[in-house]
Amino acid sequence: MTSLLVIIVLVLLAVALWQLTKIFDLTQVGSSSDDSQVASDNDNNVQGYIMFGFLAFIYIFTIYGLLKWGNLALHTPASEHGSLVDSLMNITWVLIFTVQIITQGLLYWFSFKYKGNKDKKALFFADSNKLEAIWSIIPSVVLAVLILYGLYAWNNIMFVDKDEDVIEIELYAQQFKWTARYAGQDNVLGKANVRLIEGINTLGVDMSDPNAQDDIIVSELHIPKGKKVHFKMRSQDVLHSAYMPHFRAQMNCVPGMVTEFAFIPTYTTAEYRELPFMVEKIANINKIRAVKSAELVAQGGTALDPYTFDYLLLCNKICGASHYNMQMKIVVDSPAEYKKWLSEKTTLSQDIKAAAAAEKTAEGAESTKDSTSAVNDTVKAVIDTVKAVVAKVAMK
Ligand SMILES: [Cu+2]
Repeated sequence: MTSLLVIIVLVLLAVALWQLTKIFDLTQVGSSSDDSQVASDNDNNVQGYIMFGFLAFIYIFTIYGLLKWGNLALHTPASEHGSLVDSLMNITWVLIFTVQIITQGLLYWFSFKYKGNKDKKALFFADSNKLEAIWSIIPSVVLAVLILYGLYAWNNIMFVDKDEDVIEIELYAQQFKWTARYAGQDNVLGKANVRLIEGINTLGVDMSDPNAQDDIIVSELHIPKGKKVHFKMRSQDVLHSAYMPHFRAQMNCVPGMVTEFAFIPTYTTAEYRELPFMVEKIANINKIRAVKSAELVAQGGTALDPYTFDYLLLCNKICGASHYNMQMKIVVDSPAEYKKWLSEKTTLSQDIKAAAAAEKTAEGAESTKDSTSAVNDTVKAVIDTVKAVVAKVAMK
């Protein structure tokens, strides 16, 4: 509401300024020697130089931006296909930058060179087939090469051999959290449907499906280094997007359908933390945190925890109010650590049985409590009656 009011005030201010300049112009009529509405050579010259100034601003800001914020871009990829995505991205960047620098320069140079001049007459130029051919064919060829390379990369990344030994994991998206389901011993995910969501079975896994019996549900994703992980994504409510930037992986999670993505992690979390660029990044973040912590402590607050790097699964579709916080930690383990971690997890069917047993015990305790209190009440009544009788006898 406040922002709407601010916008209205700004619009009204702009209208008032515009009206004021109009009134000012009207007061100047007749007082100036040159009040013609047609641009003079001097006007054209000034405009030409201002355009050059703007061109310089574009170039300088581009270079400044690259130097200042270039290091914030994603660094070393942590998956096998990551370098393919990066090279596709880099080629596209180089092309875009080269074309942008040349065409912008030409655009402003032409505008300056052929600016309005009373002594010059515009040349009538209908068309040139040669020029048309040049500026149609060159971009078409460049774009075709880019698209073909992109398709080659996409097919390479998305191809999962049916016979390949992969780890099957389901990523389940809902507002506003991620849950992962491991396929268990049989490496086949049990069927699931949102209609089957009940109690602790929050993913709607079909417990009558034999493949679902050994499925494991976790809220922290562990994957082993060097092994292909095949993710199957589902969404409970709206469109989400599973985004794992360090692995150069992203796939939409669409309600009512299963989407997929597979990759091979190449660095364990511990190894990635030790990469020189990451060591420097962590040190930088902690330097900023230390300053902030000192400020907080001075104000009577608590200091911030030091930062350590973790891979993340983020949501990359604006899916609601807490979208920004929809994330899950990913840990890349060595194969042995991964095996150990997974072996310590209980299956969903075990969890459901344990929950049912716990509920039964709680019910039992509740009924025992009820009968105990009934007994207590009776005993109390008997004691009261005895006391009354004793009192009466004593009075006699
Ligand atoms: Cu989301």
